[in-house]
Amino acid sequence: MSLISFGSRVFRSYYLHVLGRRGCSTAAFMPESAGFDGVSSRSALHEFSVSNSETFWAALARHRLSWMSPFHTVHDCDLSRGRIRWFEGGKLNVSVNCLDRHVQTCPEKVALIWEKDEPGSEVKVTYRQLLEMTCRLGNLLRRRGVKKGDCVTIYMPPCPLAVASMLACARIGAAHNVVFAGFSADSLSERIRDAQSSIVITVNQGVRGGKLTQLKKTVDTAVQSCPNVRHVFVSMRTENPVAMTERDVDMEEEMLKEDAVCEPAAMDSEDVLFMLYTSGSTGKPKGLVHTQAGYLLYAAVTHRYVFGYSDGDVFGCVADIGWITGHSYAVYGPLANGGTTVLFESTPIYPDPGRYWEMVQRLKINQFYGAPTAIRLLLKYGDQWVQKYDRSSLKTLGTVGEPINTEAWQWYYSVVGGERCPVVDTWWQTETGGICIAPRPSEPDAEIIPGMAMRPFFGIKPVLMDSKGKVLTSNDANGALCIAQPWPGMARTIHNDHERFKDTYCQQYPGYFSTGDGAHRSKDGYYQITGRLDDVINVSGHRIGTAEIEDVVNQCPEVAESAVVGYSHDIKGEGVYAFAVLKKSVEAEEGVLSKQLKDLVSQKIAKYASPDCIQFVERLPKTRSGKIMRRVLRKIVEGDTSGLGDLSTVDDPAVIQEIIQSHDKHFRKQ
Ligand code: 6R9
Repeated sequence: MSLISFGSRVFRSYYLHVLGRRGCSTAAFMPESAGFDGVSSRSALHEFSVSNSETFWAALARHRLSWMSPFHTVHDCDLSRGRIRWFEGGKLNVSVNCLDRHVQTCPEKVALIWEKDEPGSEVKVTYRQLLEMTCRLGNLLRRRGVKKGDCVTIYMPPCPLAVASMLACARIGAAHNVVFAGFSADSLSERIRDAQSSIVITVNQGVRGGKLTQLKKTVDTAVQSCPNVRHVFVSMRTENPVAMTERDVDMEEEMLKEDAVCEPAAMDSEDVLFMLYTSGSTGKPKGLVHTQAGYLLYAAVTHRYVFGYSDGDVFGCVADIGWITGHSYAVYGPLANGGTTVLFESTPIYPDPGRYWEMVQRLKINQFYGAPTAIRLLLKYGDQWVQKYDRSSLKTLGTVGEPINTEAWQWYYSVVGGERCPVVDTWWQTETGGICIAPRPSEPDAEIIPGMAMRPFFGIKPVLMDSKGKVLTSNDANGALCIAQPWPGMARTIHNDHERFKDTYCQQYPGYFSTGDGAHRSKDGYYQITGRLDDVINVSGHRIGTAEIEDVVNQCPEVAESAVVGYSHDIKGEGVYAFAVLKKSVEAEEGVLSKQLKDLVSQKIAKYASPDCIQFVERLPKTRSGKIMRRVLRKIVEGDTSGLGDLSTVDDPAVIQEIIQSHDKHFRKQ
């Protein structure tokens, strides 16, 4: 912890330094670096950012954010206690940083390009228009009783009003809780209750891949078990009317009655900006909490440097706003930088597998940021869908969400990028707030190795731990990936459960942030993520806890118990494989029950969580203390029965043989 008073030390003569040291290659790249002693290359800048993290982040925070009052303490953190605070004493408003300051300089610049499901029907929203929408909505929320510190749940597909809703919350000091619009009524309801929201914002219907989804109806079902919900704001995505009750508010109509100016709340750096639920290794999703200044700064800086975003570029992040990638790189990062960002409502194959590239051509996208699962899917359709379109606007290609295999990486690089654009495989998590490991920024011609996230971002110090919790210092090593020191973008807690936050992230390796992922550090010191170490499956880049799926499968009256594991899947990266033990008296047709269970999971959680395969077994392999050995089941599903690992704790080894045999039969049948 340290106090840095304004106008002192490092930053004092910042502009003079820039002017005085022309030729210093890093100053053109990052103007603040002119004030950092001895920094003349990008690798030296990374070194500096880690060893002098206070100086580094203080300079960036002052320069890149617009403050209502300055901070007095750069950081006050103790990772072992889960205490993380950045820029204390400072006051600011995130919506002012994302909107007002750009409206002052370039009101007619396009902030959002809404790429609607119907191709060719994009809608452009300027900074001036987005500020007006945000202000009207902020006033409406205030009128309906939302106060500083409240939490508003947003259940909407990507669209300008969803972004305005997020920013309107930020404007009046409320937190937002965006729930991916593919989640079921049960999942939504659980998240509304856990977040203690009294307002939900939604649309009448969603439109995706040419199909309508009944989002308002889902909200109606969800709020039946949420007594705290006072109002549901409904915006009209389609012209089809939906049933409205006393509780419901016609959002567009009511917004028109509001003033177009809305006083921004002065927020403390560490006030909550949003929470976002993600799956962990228990059945209960966790609401990760991000705060104002640190999150925004980290999203903005990573957006600019990892993708090489410059003024005037069109940034195309195709992630849904319901995930952290949508938060940081479709909304907050690009808007904090005054950029133009695309909100993608459709799917990679609607109306055909050329959709992304037709959009790149039409919108002249400069940076394209997508998921490996989509790349793998498109690769199978063939190169012609890419080559049909002009992709010369592209400068950088990015991927996120899961490891990208070499074949998909090569295709992305050669076919999509025409071997012209760097491909950045970006590793990060809901918990980290922004990208932590990626091939860029680095020297412009620095090598990029396919399928590797490679280099830590500024301020990030990754370490690998061995199974005993010792830091591995050599290269060419594998271990649990941890981060050795705090950075501004990291999550601060789990909503209503700081103990779980500490247990999960801070206490496994005391003093380090534990990511739950495994990684390899190559001979050259580059990082490659190998996958989750806990009971979390990554389906098409979306996290789902095995326990969450098991909870649902176990709700079926015929099921006695179940075990869910992930397995390699061609397109999705990982698929969901469920083992179910039926109650003794049950005489059900397996095919029928299997379908029932799959539907139940879609209905209770979301479609993406639904098992690809269900195998009915007599018993599950357990340890003598009664723990299900999912590790063994995973090996069986992967067909790796010779490498089942340590079986010394298994209660009855015969169970494993039974399952191997029935698995073989099961597969022969399919
Ligand atoms: C941003 C995001 C986080 C988990 C993470 C890891 C996996 C993300 C990855 C990657 C390999 C990459 N992951 N990016 N694995 N290479 N480039 O996806 O957040 O939804 O919280 O998921 O996704 O396992 O721990 P989130």
